Amino acid sequence: PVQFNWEDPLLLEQQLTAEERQIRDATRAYCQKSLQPRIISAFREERFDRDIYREMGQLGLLGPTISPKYGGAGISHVAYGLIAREVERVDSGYRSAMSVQSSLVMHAIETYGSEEQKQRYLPKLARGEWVGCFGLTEPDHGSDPGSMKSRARKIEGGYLLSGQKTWITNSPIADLAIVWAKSDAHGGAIRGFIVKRGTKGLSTPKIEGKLSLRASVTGEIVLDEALVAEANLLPYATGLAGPFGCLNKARFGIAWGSMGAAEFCWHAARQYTLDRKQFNRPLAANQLIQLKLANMQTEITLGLQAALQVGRLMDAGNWAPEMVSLIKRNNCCKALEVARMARDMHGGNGITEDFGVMRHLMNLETVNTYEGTQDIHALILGRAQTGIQAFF
Ligand code: TGC
Ligand code: FAD
Repeated sequence: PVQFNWEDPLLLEQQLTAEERQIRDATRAYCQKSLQPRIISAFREERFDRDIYREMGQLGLLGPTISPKYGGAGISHVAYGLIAREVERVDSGYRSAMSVQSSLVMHAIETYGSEEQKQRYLPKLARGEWVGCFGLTEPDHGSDPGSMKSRARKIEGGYLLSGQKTWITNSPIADLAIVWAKSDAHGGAIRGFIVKRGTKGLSTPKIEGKLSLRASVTGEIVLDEALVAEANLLPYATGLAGPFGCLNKARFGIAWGSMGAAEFCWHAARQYTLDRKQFNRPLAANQLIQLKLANMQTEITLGLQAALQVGRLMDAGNWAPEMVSLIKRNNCCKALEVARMARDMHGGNGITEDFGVMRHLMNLETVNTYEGTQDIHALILGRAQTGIQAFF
């Protein structure tokens, strides 16, 4: 037998390729050197530093799975997952910034866009010169985006978009938005539109006062007969399958990212309970503490192993969206439990910004909700095994 490695119990490391390990190491070095020192003040002041986009762009972290022909890095889904894990080890808000740009905006343009749209937008987004956002959710239609009210009305040369999107990551700072709306010219089908900053009738007010994901900017997209040229319609997406195709990729990244946040909390709890003494011995000497550490280690190990398997299946083209629902749902809810436990194990110190565990805990409340709540993914999995639709 080999020596058991408590940090990597099932030897995930050995299952990665040399290229994947190299990408992971470079991302980790950037995140620990350049993102970790910024996060406390960014979270406290509810501020996102736009330079992060250019830095990530230089490292190839934006649209990493996108073809090099359009400025992407063309790497595997597993490597993308490893990037999400390292970024979210620092903060879910930074991972959100990375995944919206990569999976929701660049993937939408690469998969559903015309050649001209790809050449025009993808390289700028890959370099982090431009910031993108993705507008699906509306004030009255979150879990049920199929009932959206946003409309596109055909006029000569383009469309007039009207409606309101809310809870949109990046919208206040975005240069372009992928907006999903029902188009009267296409029989009321949902279509995707590239809406650029500066479009008349477009505004993007910021949502203030979040107690979660404070280092990520969130806002609305308000469209009041905003004129979008015909050339900005995504030609190859019709129906909900368009936005869901992007969500599959982003949800996969979240399954990895949430494990990065959980690992931070687990390692912090282990170190804290080794260092802190009560009743004349380390907290870690108590059975109750060791049980909690064992539970954290087990859930994270299984979650990472499952995410790796889905990544390998995606790379082989041998996957189904329900697989992504399974790992997104389970990893987010397990990460939330780990963060909550880690906060508890830090005692009073756990509520301060210095230790980071409470920040992760608060962030993970959002991560468990966006991109399909825990319950919605349960219903997707329930439908897949019973054949019965239980949403309504
Ligand atoms: P349903 O009848 O199930 O499907 C309608 C059409 O969509 C297709 N489809 C999919 N295609 C690809 N991938 C998937 N995962 C798909 N799921 C469904 C389906 O085949 C069908 O196609 P067609 O051609 O037959 O029309 O639709 P439904 O309305 O019953 O859906 C129900 C439900 C609950 C599954 C769905 O609406 C859902 O997943 N709701 C959750 C909403 C959500 O995830 N919103 C995310 C907003 S974006 C966001 O949160 C970004 S946060 C970013 C960050 O900061 O990181
Ligand atoms: P609701 O749909 O109202 O759900 C409320 C509760 O009811 C949940 O517990 C849910 O599970 C439950 N529920 C709903 N339907 C059912 C049912 N049929 N059966 C049982 N229970 C049910 N959206 C975007 O489009 N783009 C973004 O960039 C984006 N970024 C976000 C960033 C942040 C910080 C947040 C908080 C959200 C973001 N979202 C974004 C929106 C996010 O996707 C939605 O919040 C999410 O889909 C849930 O929708 P909702 O908030 O309207 O909740």
